[in-house]
Amino acid sequence: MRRKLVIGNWKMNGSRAANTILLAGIKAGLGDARADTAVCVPAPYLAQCQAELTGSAIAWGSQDVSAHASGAYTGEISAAMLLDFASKFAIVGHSERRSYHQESSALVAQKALAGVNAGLVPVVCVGETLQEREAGKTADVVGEQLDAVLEVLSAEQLAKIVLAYEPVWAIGTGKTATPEMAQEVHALLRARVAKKDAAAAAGMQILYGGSMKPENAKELLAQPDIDGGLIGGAALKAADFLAIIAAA
Ligand code: 3PY
Repeated sequence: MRRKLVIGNWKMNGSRAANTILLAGIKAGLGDARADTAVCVPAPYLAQCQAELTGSAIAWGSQDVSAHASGAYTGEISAAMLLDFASKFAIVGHSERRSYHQESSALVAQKALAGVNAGLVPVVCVGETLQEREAGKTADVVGEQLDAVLEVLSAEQLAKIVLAYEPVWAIGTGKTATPEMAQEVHALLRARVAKKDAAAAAGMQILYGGSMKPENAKELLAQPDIDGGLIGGAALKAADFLAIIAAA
């Protein structure tokens, strides 16, 4: 039985003062939620998460990690640095990084490898554009993105990652995949992992991301292969984020 996992992706939002209010609101309302919970914040706020969330049931992490361990990589943040602030998760391959920073599937796989080797849990994002979906290419596109990761991670390493299906056309648009559409892709991702390792596939948490909100969370999270959510805008309001966690 896989545990449900709800991760807030804050993207490039927040401030010290606003974060304190948001984190306190989430902590106060969490109660004995059944789902595991985390926030992936801009890197400068990891220390704040460590200070304000240690001892709570909320884990934290980053929105990216370098594929390199250290050295002359201006602007990059290594897995070891993230671990210095007790980060648990690192999102890799979010579509905003694939499109605005030209990250290839091969680079995303190297980032996942660096993260898992260091002891982080990479949250590997895959997803198709609207054009690709309309051309009937969804399975090929997410398959190629996933295969890059399957090529470089061993079965043992695969068991330590989280996968997130985020249709690009549903990100920041208010459009959401129907539960059936999302379930279909989640099932095919799990089947593809199973070809490499059945046990890793059976245990892998596959999150849905892309405009998940309180109004659609319950139906999405009721699907057999949807193990949680990677939440964008709704993660910035404590009440909305808590409502999604409660639906999980
Ligand atoms: C969204 O819901 O918009 C996301 O991109 C979550 O990562």
